[in-house]
Amino acid sequence: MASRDPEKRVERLLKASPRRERSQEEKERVPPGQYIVRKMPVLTYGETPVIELSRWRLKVWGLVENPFELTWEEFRSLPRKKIKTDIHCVTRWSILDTEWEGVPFSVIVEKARPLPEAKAVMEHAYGGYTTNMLLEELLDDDVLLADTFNGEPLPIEHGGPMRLVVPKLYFWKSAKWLNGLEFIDKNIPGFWERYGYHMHGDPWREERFGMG
Ligand SMILES: Nc1nc2c(c(=O)[nH]1)N[C@H]1C(S)=C(S)[C@@H](COP(=O)(O)O)O[C@H]1N2
Ligand SMILES: [Mo]
Repeated sequence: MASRDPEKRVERLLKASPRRERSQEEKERVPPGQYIVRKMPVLTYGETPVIELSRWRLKVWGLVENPFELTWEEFRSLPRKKIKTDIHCVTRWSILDTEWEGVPFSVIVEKARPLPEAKAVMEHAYGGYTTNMLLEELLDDDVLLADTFNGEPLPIEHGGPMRLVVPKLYFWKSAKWLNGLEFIDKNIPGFWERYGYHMHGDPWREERFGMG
């Protein structure tokens, strides 16, 4: 019920505004310089690629003992897992408690068997997007090749049929429409990193821009 009391209305507006005082829980969960949104925005550079499942492939190559390629059916038959996590975009929005389901990165790594020289991984996506990170970051047990978001098939604008989700880094590190994982010997910049985004991208250290 709408209140006529102006004080109360201001109070409500402040509550809805990103600049309001943060609760203790938010301070613990929301990294510096971020604000909470409820609905996940769509952030895509360029066109949204449309991929028929019959043509979809995930290619794993580079410094691995066992390079391989998966069809959609093969991908879907791998072991799966669910995670619940907060996500943080470098443009300052964060969303709490998103739910993802898919294949853990560890399953891909076990199958690929990286060579000792493999230090980094370039994520490749349909449409040409790339983003880089150290292999050791991908080994965390919450890194997922996700095809399900909040219990539904991942919508195409959010990276469907499948995207990477790396919860502990800014969300640009989570390539939508993932179609390749290239194991390499050094950490070289991907698409946004070449424009000055951070090589690492830890939201708690505000690694937004710069080499790191
Ligand atoms: N292929 C691809 N992946 C991408 C992007 C993109 O433009 N293309 N944008 C990144 C950025 S900056 C963010 S914040 C998230 C946004 O995901 P969403 O559109 O599902 O919110 O995807 C990341 N992955
Ligand atoms: Mo982003």
